Amino acid sequence: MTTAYIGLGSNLSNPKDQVRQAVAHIGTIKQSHIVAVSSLYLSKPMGPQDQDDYINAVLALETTLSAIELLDQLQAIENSAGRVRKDNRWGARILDLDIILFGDDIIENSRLTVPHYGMTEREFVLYPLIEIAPELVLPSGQSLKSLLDNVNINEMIKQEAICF
Ligand code: A4P
Ligand code: MG
Repeated sequence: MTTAYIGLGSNLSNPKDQVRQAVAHIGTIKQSHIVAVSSLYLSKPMGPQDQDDYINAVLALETTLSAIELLDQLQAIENSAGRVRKDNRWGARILDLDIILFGDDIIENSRLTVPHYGMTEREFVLYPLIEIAPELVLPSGQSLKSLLDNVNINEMIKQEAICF
C-alpha cells in the first residue's frame, strides 16, 4: 500500500465543480481509497496571465496500483472531464491531475517525473499539501515545512472544504 498525493487544478467551466467532481471520480479508482482532501484554494495563474484564476486542491490516496497504473486512471478522469491537450504550456485547462508524490518513490521515465517537478515552488501545491500532511518529508529528506518557508503565498485565498 502506497500513499500518493495528487494535485488537482482547474480554471475553466466552473472550476470548483470540476475539482469536486474529480475528487468523486478519484474516489472510484480501483484498489485505492481517499484518506484526506484539502480545502479548495483560489490561486493566481502561474504562466500566461491572460487566463482566469485557478481552483487548486490536493488529496491523499492509499493505493496498491503502480504509479503508471494510477497515472492511467487519472488521465482517463481528465479526458472524461473534456480535457483537450494543447501545445500552450501552462495554459487554461478544465482539469489537471498531477501525481505530486508516490510514497517515497523517485520516478523518472518518459511518462512520469515524481516527485512532480514543480511541487517545491508552487504555493498552490504546498499550502493544500501541508493542510492534509503537516509532517510530510520528501524523498530528498526536505520537510514540507522548510519548503514553505521559501514560497510566497502569491495572493492565494483558501476557500471551503471539499466533502468526500
Ligand atoms: N507527467 C510527468 N510527470 C507527471 C506527474 N508527476 N503527474 C506527464 C502527472 N503527469 C506527469 O501532462 C503532460 C504529461 O506529463 C503527461 O502526459 C504525463 O505523462 P499534461 O497534464 O498533459 O500537461 P500539463 O499539465 O499542461 O503540463 P505541465 O507542464 O505538467 O503543466 P503544469 O506544470 O501542471 O502546469 N496556475 C495555477 N494557479 N494553478 C495550476 O494548477 N497549472 C498549470 C499547469 C499552469 N498554471 C497554473 C496551474
Ligand atoms: Mg498535468
